[in-house]
Amino acid sequence: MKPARTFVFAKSLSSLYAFASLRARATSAYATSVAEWWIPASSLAGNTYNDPQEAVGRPDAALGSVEYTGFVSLGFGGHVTLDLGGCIADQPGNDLRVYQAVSTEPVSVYVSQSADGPFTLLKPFFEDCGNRVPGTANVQKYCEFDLASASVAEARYVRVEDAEIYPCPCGTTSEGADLDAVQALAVSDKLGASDDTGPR
Ligand SMILES: [Ca+2]
Ligand SMILES: [Ca+2]
Repeated sequence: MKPARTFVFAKSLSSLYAFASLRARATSAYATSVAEWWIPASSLAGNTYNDPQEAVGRPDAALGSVEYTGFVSLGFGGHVTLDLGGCIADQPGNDLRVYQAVSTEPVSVYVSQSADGPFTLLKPFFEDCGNRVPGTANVQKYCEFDLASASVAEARYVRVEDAEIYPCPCGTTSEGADLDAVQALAVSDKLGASDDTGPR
């Protein structure tokens, strides 16, 4: 009987760790990994900026000697889902800042506590994402979102979806909104303060 009890204990401990991990606070203000992504094949075939990993970490979009660096073009209606590495909670005002490079292409933002969803669409949507980040040679732009806009209390996964819906699909080399980074602007007092608030 002892092995059976050990197994039950181990299973319970595993569940406890899984729950604790899910509710852990975000320790970085920026996305720590890509949970999943989808970009239309025809956009991938034509786009220059195809690496979803470019959306992880601090905003770093820039204009190099030949082409831009630091972002992923989402393609026609495409998206990247990012893991913040822990939960953020709704705070007064905006909670998430999305960095969208070069132009002012709109994005739609969905959030969830689980990588498997369900995801909730935040407001605003289908609005330009183009506030300029000072000192970035007009390359880094941003827009912000409030969890309260959709009555969301906590979130860990952030899905950023192209809302440009370019009228001639798969016809450009940087089609769709150009996602650079996602920043958590605040962390719940209940869950502790962020260690890395980054540029505000
Ligand atoms: Ca808020
Ligand atoms: Ca980036």
